[in-house]
Amino acid sequence: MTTRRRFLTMCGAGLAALAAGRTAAAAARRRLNVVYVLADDLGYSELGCYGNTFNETPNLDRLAARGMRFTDAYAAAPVCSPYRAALMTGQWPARVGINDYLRPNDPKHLPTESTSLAELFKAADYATGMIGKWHLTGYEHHGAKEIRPTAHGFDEAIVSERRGIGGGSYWHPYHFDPAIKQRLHGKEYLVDRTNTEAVEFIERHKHEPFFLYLSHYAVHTRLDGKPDLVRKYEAKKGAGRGQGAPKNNPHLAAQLEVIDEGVGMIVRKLEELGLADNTLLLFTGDNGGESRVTSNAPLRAGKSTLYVGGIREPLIVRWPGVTKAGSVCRTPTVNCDFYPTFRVILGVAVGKGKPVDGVSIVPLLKDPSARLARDTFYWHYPLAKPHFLSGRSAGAIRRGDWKLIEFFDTGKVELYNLAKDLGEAHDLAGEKPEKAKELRQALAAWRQDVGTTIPPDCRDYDPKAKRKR
Ligand SMILES: [Ca+2]
Repeated sequence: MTTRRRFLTMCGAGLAALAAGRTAAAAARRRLNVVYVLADDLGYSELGCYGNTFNETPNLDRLAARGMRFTDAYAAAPVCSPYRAALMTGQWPARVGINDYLRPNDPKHLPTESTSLAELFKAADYATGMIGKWHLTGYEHHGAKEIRPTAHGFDEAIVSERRGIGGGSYWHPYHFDPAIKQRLHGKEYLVDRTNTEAVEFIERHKHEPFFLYLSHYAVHTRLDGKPDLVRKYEAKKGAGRGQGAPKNNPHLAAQLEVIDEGVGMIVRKLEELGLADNTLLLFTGDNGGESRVTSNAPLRAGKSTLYVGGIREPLIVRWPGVTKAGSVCRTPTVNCDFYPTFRVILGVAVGKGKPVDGVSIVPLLKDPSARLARDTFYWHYPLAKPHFLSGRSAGAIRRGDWKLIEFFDTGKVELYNLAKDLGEAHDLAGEKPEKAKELRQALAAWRQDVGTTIPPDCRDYDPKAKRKR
């Protein structure tokens, strides 16, 4: 062999080895990472890309411009814990048996027997982490059995509560776990801390596929923004005043801006690590905004009610190479859908034996006008006393454009056509008794199907009675 030929052969072998190495590295990189960012009590109308002109959410607006925005994304419940139960199981909260938010001393918790969303990712060999609010257990501190996220497939549970979380605790030391040590300079702000933990989790797991569930405690009341940002929003035209402002709330805007900054931090970190193109980034909220401190207009009412303002959420998904930039999906979805969606994406078979109530929205992510074999959604929210935000004991069903709410306290129903009356201002139950009857019967049949009932003490109560927090 001539020197020249030997040289070329060696070059060829070297290039082949290099190519093989690159292919292996590329294959490892092709595993899709998933980052699920959840804001607490964030209503439908708070983001710029959902029409808000007071709050500033440039990073989320950019995410929507680069990904897909959903107009009819529902939460499976109007309050925290049942939403989270549906997210983790893919089942209606009524099937799980968690229909209301869990109290600090609650004997209930997310059952460990059921394969959780995080366990799907574990079955596919992912690193799994959750940061922030869990709210699917009572707490040892309050005398309850405490089942941590780590019992449900999360390798890490970071800044996750060990005590009851109502009332807001946005500055270190955090009352939901006073043992958490400060890590940031100056007066540590909780949303900054959870954002920092998120980018550090991504950095730590950059060499393996990962699932990160970043569950913010904000913008739950008591609202408490960083003072410089609150001042910025208070100076804006049309600003409300103080933590309790019913509209253009400067504290809510200030808190949301830091959540938005976190999304920017995550995107920048993914880009810096070369992971942006194989990471699905999703942003959403767990129930409607609190009507005392914000408006969910054009939707009616808010958190704790089964009017649309209580259960419709912003939802933005960017799945590089799949979701089309700037696309909008108008097909209704519900958060039980994420479990089967990720099971399809991961290609894992675990959890197949249990009933799953959501359906995969992969077809919608590929084509927002795709049709799903499902057109009915159900809610079950029995209460022994009204929620302190005014929500009443009720169930609801949406089928096509029709929505019916059945109030368990009075036995009355309300019927709305959401295509013509998104604000649920015109009750058609009297005009369309046949439609009302059909939907009421379908709701009752569904309750039977998922094995739930309306408890006798939730059928009839004094609506003036106030629930103790
Ligand atoms: Ca919530």
